[in-house]
Amino acid sequence: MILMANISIMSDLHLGFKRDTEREEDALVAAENAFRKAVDMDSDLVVVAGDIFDSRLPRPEYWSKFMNMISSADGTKNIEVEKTTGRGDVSKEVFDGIPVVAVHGTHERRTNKQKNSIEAMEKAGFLIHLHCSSVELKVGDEKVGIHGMGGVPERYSKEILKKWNPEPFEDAYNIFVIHQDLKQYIYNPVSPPDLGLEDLPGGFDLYVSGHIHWKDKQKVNGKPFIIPGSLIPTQLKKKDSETPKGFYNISTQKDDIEFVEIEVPREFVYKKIELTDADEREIEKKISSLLEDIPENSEKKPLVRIKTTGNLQRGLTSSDIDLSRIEEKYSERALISFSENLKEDNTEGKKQSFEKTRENRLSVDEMGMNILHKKMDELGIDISPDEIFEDLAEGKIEAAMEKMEDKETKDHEEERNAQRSEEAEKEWWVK
Ligand SMILES: [Mn+2]
Repeated sequence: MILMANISIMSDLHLGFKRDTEREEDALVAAENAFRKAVDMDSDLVVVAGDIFDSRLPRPEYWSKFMNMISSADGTKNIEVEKTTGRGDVSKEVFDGIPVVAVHGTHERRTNKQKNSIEAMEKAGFLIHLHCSSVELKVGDEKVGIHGMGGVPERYSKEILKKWNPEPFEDAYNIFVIHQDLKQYIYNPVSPPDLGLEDLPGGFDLYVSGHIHWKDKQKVNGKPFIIPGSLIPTQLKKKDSETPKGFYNISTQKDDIEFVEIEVPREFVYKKIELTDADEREIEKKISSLLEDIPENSEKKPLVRIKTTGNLQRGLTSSDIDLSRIEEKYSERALISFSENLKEDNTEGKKQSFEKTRENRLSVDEMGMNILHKKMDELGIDISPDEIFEDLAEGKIEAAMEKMEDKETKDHEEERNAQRSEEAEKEWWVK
């Protein structure tokens, strides 16, 4: 009989997400459901592709619950370490309960020589933390290699991966695990991803990435590539309501990759409402009627995300509509949140402001000033337009630019400091 390893692969548990709110237990409940299911399926091993915790300094409540979750599970006794590369020995206690191999995610990542929570758990003997390192485990008669790189700043991901240059173990089933943006999935213009699927090294039997919160499965280098996705919805996008939450379960000897759905801690519903010349009463009426279609559950109120399209009644602006009052009013029924600001009737608004300008017979200077105010507002430049306008009106373009740059310098100082510590981090990673 061929013994094969049964491995559950999950990601992005985000324990501590929405702490101090009604949703704070959701991440824990989802993680417990997932681990229980993985144990029930006789998993020899659980691999976590990052973001076990939602923050860099998770509260002890979440540490203790997670450590209890994995160490009290009824795990396999049929597993031992064969060898490691790029790291030290593995403590024996890791194999009490269900063995867990994890990389740290972006939410756990810390700077310089600080220890992150996943490394700390490894020190305490609760799991195996991989970062630019590999472990080969013997599961029964089967050898399983796991090669992991924790979340690193996006702009260094390709370089760090290249330096690490992992090699699959011979005669083993090799799993490659990262926690990064991949340009095929996420494009963030502020910090564009460095890495694409084409950059992943060849020779592995299975590729895994955390970080991306919706599940997916495709091929890389002719082998399966999986994204388990988060166990709870975090950004409340439409996609979150359409893709099931859970983890992948694989058997090494078969080409068998199954997505295992977990029981969700609460329902998540994404709804659109179409507004035509609406006022607050109209919006409330629509919300009350859409709630009628959602099953009631007083213990675990559903999460309802509402996207509004269309426009408001003439003369009304989004600040005239008190959405938080509506959220509050129905708070016993559902946890409502709105996905975007209400749209004003733009043509009407513009016409009105044009008329006002004509009526008031504003001077050219005043009109210019108004435009500048608006532009600076749109750009989020928090500086008095009056000073800038004076310079511009007198043709002192350089002086105006200097003032704006000065302001920008202060705004971005903090961001730059953060970047500097990322550079220091990089030196440490790219040993
Ligand atoms: Mn995440």
